Amino acid sequence: MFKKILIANRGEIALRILRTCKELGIPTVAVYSEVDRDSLHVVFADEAVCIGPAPSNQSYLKIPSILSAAQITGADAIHPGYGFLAENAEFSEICADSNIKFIGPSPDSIRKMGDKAFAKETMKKVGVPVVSGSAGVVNDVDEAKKIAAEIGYPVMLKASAGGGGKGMRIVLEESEIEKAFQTAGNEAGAAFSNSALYMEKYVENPRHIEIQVLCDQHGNFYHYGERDCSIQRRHQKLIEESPSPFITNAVRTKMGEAALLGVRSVNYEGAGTIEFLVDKHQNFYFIEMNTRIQVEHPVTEMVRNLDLIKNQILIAAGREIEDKPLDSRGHAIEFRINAEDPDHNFRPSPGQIEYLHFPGGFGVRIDSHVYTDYVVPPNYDSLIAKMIIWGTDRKHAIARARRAFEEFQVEGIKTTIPFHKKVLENEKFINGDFDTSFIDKHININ
Ligand code: MV4
Repeated sequence: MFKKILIANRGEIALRILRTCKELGIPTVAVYSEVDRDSLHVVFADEAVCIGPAPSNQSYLKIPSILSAAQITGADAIHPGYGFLAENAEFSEICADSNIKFIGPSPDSIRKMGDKAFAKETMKKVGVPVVSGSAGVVNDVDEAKKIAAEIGYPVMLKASAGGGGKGMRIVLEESEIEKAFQTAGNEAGAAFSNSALYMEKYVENPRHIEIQVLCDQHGNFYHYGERDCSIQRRHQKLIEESPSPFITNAVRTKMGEAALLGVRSVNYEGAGTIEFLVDKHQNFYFIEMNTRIQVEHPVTEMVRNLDLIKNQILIAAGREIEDKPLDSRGHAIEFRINAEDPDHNFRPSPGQIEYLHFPGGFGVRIDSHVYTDYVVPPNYDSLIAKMIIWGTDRKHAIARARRAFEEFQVEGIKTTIPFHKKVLENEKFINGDFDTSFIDKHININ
């Protein structure tokens, strides 16, 4: 087992990883920027190293500083969490060259799945259903027109180096395609230094449903069911749950099998998520693979009764996965509490938390790094807490979530709590009748 793990992240996920390390008896090193000095991951870690000023590119994204911190403290493994360097193939390669185990997949896997057009072709080849579209990247406008005419409008242009919605364009008819091709390409070039685009048939009002997998170095490939992440706003997930209220058991089984087919074919190692779009007929299509632990991983942990971070660490250490998949038990829903004002377009609301009280009781899990008097810095992602509710079934989980939100108090900053309370009273949400257009259609926000 590792002698010491450095956690190359901040916020709730740094604390989440630290907690598992402690339970495994592995000493930890926290890294922090100057504004995160008073963060709980720094308080609870065995050692902590300041890696620079607040801006991410001078701290949490600065590879030499993080590697120096690992070398100075004698850490033999690095957990990257999510965001920051989690899907940076170069970082995982440099870790390997420095004899530090990157707790995640190989640089090769990260690279291949980071290329969305390539990933899609790879999945298609082994029989995973994909949305019809271009075979790999589209080279120019003429080719775009030709493929769009074949598959039929509306189509979507997507950045091959993108993911999560950046550099995406819907094209309704041929007259729009030239401009869309240029603007999407420029946007992708600016954001990812790679302007390559691929094309897909547009799937109307899809659900976003993803499968959690774990793969070790001994040929064990397991999936742990799905998470329905359809409640999103501008590609930011706000609520995730498992099981999905939408799909049948037959579709659930098929999606799990498809996910495993995909990861086996690339000899994947570590934790990963296979994202699917699901249309109104419950047809599912692979769109992307995330080669990291995700924000919403606790939803799976609650219904599958396992510790995904522990298994990531075991896999990286060359051990077998300990938590083999069991049937899903009950229902879990995660609510993301962001320091944002839902009455003003979810604009960031950093600053000091004057008063904080977390809910508790049976079936209420809070993953959070904040406390009364904590100052939410303006420099990072606005996630301040995740409330994960477990209930015997969906109805029970919703009732328990309402109860928990009555207890939840945050003063001094605006949060997404009022938004969640509204969703919990919405009939469509209560009935599980929602897709990715839910917030635009049914939640009035200014
Ligand atoms: C799509 C789509 C419709 N058709 N692809 C958005 C983020 C990226 N991961 C994929 N996305 C979409 N791809 C085709 N061919 C609609 C979306 C989409 C979406 C997907 C999941 C969750 C929320 C979404 C919101 C708008 C659009």
